[in-house]
Amino acid sequence: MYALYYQPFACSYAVHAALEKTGQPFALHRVNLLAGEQQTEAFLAINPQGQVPVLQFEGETLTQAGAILLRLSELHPEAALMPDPSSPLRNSALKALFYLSSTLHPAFAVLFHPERTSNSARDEVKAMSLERVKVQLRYVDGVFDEHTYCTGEHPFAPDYLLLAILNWCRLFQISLDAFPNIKRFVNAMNELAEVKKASMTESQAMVT
Ligand SMILES: N[C@@H](CCC(=O)N[C@@H](CS)C(=O)NCC(=O)O)C(=O)O
Repeated sequence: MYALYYQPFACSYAVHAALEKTGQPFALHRVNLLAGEQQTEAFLAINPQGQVPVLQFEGETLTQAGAILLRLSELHPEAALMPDPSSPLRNSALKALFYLSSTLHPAFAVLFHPERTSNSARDEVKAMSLERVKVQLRYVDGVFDEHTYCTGEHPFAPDYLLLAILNWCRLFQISLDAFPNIKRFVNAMNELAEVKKASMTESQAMVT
């Protein structure tokens, strides 16, 4: 059985939704990032990076949201988490997954932790990264000129990761009104059964 270490509505939410899509059994282990649990000796033994998501299965421990999503897509091809390797959509799905992991997610990470860039100029760092995030959101909004999801009309793993990241806009008062295509994407994603299920579970975890 899979075990997912997660924090409600962190990037681990993408893996949670993907696990729901596979229909496989999994156990959730909450790591309270706000309480600093990611830095406990017990968790660092699981992931020395002190971050979620972590997925454990069959004695393996896998970290990095993109890697986990790709691995799940390989292990459960029937869940169609990625376009088939022979599909012309495969390139854009890979590009989207790596873009999100290497560009959009890190841009938000600076908003969450400006002190990791400069302890003495937090406000300046935050203001600069907010602008950087908005530039990237304009790019993403443009991608959705052509289609509903990252690669077309079918949701794949990058879409779960993008949704997880976009949920953070609210935390930083970034209105999606300026990004109508993104708004349409979020609404479409929130209708998916696996997203509804993961959201409900994580919302309940927040109030307990
Ligand atoms: N490159 C990693 C980044 C993971 C990451 O930044 N996780 C955040 C939650 S979204 C986290 O655990 N932050 C806690 C911390 O950095 O202290 C990935 O893609 O999985």
